[in-house]
Amino acid sequence: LLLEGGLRQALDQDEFIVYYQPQFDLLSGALVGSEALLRWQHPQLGMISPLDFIPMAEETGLIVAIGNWVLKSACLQNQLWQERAGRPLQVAVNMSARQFRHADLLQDVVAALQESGLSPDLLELEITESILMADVEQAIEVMRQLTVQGIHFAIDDFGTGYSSLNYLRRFPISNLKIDRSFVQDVTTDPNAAAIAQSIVMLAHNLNLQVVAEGVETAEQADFLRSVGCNLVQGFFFGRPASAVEFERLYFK
Ligand code: G
Ligand code: G
Ligand code: MN
Ligand code: NA
Repeated sequence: LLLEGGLRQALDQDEFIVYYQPQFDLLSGALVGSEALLRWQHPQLGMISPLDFIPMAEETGLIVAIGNWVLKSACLQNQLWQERAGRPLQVAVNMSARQFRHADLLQDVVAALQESGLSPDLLELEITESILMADVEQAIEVMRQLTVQGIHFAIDDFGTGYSSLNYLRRFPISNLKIDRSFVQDVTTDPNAAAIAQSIVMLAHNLNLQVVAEGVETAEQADFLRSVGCNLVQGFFFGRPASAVEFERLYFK
C-alpha cells in the first residue's frame, strides 16, 4: 500500500499533527481540557484520519514511536495552555494496544511528563475495553504502576466492548467515556437514552467521572444534563482543531 513505507518517513519529516478537541463542564460551561487526536498531513494525499493508518502502524510496531510523539506533544501543549489559563486543564491521550503493552510505557510517560513539566494528575490515558480485557492481570499491573505516579485512566468507547462489571471494579480507572453511538441516539431511541443514563449512574456510583462523547445537538446536551452527566465532548461544543485554532477559539 502507498501509505506503508510512508509512516516512518512521516514521523521523521514531521508530517503528523495533533488536533485537540475541547471537553467542557456541562453545568458551568467551563473548558476542562482536551483530547489529543492524531492526524497525518500527507504531502500528496492531504489530511489522513488515524482510522486509515493506525492499524498499519500497530502491525509494524511504529505505533509505539508515533504514540510517544503524540504523548510528548500533548503534554507540552497542555502545559503551555494551562499556564496561560492560570488554572488546571487536563489532556487525554489515546493508547493503542501495542503501546499499552510495551515494556517502556511507564518510562515513556514519565519522560513526557518530566520534559513538559506537566503535573501527572492532568494527564489521562484513554484505553478501550478490548485492550483491558486482552490480559486483565497485566492491564491492572500496568495501570497500577502509572496511577501510582498520579496519572489517570479513562475507558474509551465505553459500552461497546466486552468488559464485565466485575472487571470494571478492579481496574484503577477514573473516567468512563460514553460511546458516541449511544449519545447520538439519546433523543430518538429510548434504549440508547436508558443505556446512557445507566452509564452515568454507574460511573457516579463508582465515584468515577463520566464524559459523553460525540454530542452533536443542543437536545442531546439537554438530555445529558438532565441525567447528571457533567462532562461533554462533541461537534456541538467544539470540533477537533489544530493547536493554533484551539487557542484562537478558547484563549481569547
Ligand atoms: O479523530 P478521529 O475521530 O478521526 O479518530 C479516529 C480514531 O483514532 C479514534 O478511535 C481515536 O481514538 C483514534 N486515535 C486518534 N488519535 C490517536 C492516537 O494518538 N493514538 C491512538 N492509538 N489512536 C488515536
Ligand atoms: O475513539 P475515540 O473516542 O477516541 O474517537 C474520537 C473520534 O470521534 C475523533 O475522531 C473525533 O474526530 C470524533 N468525534 C468527536 N466529536 C464527534 C461528534 O460530535 N460526532 C462525530 N460523529 N464524531 C466525533
Ligand atoms: Mn478517545
Ligand atoms: Na470514543
